[in-house]
Amino acid sequence: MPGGERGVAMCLLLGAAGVGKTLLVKRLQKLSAHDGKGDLGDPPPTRPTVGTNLTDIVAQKKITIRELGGCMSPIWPSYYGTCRALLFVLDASDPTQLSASCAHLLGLLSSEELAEASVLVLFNKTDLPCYMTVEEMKSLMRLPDIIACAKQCISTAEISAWEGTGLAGVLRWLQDTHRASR
Ligand SMILES: Nc1nc2c(ncn2[C@@H]2O[C@H](COP(=O)(O)OP(=O)(O)O)[C@@H](O)[C@H]2O)c(=O)[nH]1
Ligand SMILES: [Mg+2]
Repeated sequence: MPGGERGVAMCLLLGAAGVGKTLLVKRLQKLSAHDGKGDLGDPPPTRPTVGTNLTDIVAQKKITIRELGGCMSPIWPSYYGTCRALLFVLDASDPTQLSASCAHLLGLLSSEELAEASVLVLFNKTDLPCYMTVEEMKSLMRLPDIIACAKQCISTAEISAWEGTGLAGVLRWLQDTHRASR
């Protein structure tokens, strides 16, 4: 069943193909194994995700992160019901994807089943040069207005899954969110 094991915290990981979801989850898993400290080493290779990719991390308690590949979008809503935490990833080096990602995010936020979820919007690939800053992208997609109007509690963070920047903060957010939801 889409809900997975009972008693295990479920987190959904969504965003357009290629934004870095699989690398992020691999890095989070490694980081959680080292209790948030230590060297992450070289970034591991990733392949395009077909279907869904389940990764368990232990951040005080077991949290299962479910990445959903883009080709599964028709059945994404069947996973919403069990989701208390949602990681939504954007590519901070590619502003051309912004409007599509924004529409996707708005769709998720308007879903009744996700009304109770906590949401973390991640701007990934901040190690790459870009002609626009993250602040400019946020304002272009009117993220402050989206956050003010949403039912959900939404936070944002700038990260690099490649270099490891900001990932300890993501791990902390996952811990805090799952502590608060039980
Ligand atoms: N420079 C850079 N590349 C990244 C970063 N995160 C992911 N990538 C690369 O982006 C590509 C797609 O990553 P992947 O995790 O498969 O994306 P997904 O489709 O969202 O799961 C891979 O070549 C990754 O190595 C990042 O923070 N910085
Ligand atoms: Mg993937």
